[in-house]
Amino acid sequence: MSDFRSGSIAIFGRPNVGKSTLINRLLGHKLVITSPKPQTTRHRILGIKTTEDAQFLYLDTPGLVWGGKGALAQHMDRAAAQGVEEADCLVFVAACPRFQEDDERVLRFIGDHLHGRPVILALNKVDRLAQKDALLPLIATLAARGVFAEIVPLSARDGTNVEALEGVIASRLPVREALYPSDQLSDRSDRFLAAEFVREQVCRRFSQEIPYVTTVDIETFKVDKKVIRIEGVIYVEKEGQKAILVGQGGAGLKAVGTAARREIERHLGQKIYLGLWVKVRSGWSDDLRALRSLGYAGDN
Ligand SMILES: Nc1nc2c(ncn2[C@@H]2O[C@H](COP(=O)(O)OP(=O)(O)OP(=O)(O)O)[C@@H](O)[C@H]2O)c(=O)[nH]1
Ligand SMILES: [Mg+2]
Repeated sequence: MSDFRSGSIAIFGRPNVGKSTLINRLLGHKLVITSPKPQTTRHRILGIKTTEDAQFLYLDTPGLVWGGKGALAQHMDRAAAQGVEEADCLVFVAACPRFQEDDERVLRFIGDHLHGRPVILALNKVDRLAQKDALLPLIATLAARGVFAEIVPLSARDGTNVEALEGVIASRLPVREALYPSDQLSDRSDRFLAAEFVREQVCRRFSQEIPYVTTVDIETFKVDKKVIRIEGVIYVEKEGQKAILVGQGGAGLKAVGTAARREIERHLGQKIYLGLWVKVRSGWSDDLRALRSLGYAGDN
């Protein structure tokens, strides 16, 4: 009998602890977007890794805030909670050097969704510690609480101990056949990922409120004389935000477009044409109909 293992793994935690960076590191390639701004991830996104012995179905989830205002914030909390609800294995990510009140809140809020499944704690960003032993008292305190099945200190950024985490996860996946074809990498379309790569550049390049009031809709995605032609709209909420994004002489939008094009070409492995426009759609983030039409479906 085969002892192949396969199952879903929800990666969850508060915003900005490095969940998406960790998923990319576990997958061995970049699939999901990352940035220094909290609340970068807005959807539940499946990243699939198939090895000889196992199929890992990693679920990236939005950072849990709970109680955030507006339809978008509620969508994000729901997407994360549902990821936790449906997964075979749970990885709770926190960032060194402290386990904060916001981490405790995530644990409290998610408590109702655990249904007795063990939680693996990934203590990320150990590269920030000059002295690795400085972590031992924290690990001892957290272990003593009896909440976590395993505690794995690691660095998603430089890869330290990420393989160890994968080993711990593999040992906890159910023995069963692969659920997806071995060459499938995600449940998301290239069109969806293209919109994400554009939004990633907005998150990385603009400060303050701009990333939070921005969404991207890809209107055209077609093969046109061997080049993939992608056209999209970056929506913001107000005219002033549009002016900031477009920048002096269009420099802001151009920088976003150039960097996003490179990322999409890397992902697709071929040249593309990318056309981007900025439009104002007042109040889109708190309007359920607008959210749906912009790709924020009810459950993800
Ligand atoms: N020093 C260090 N920084 C890291 C590490 N992992 C992630 N980061 C940084 O932390 C920031 C947030 O990373 P993300 O992966 O986007 O975090 P996230 O938890 O997915 O954030 P949300 O999607 O907003 O909830 C980025 O600036 C990353 O480069 C790490 O191991 N070490
Ligand atoms: Mg993320």
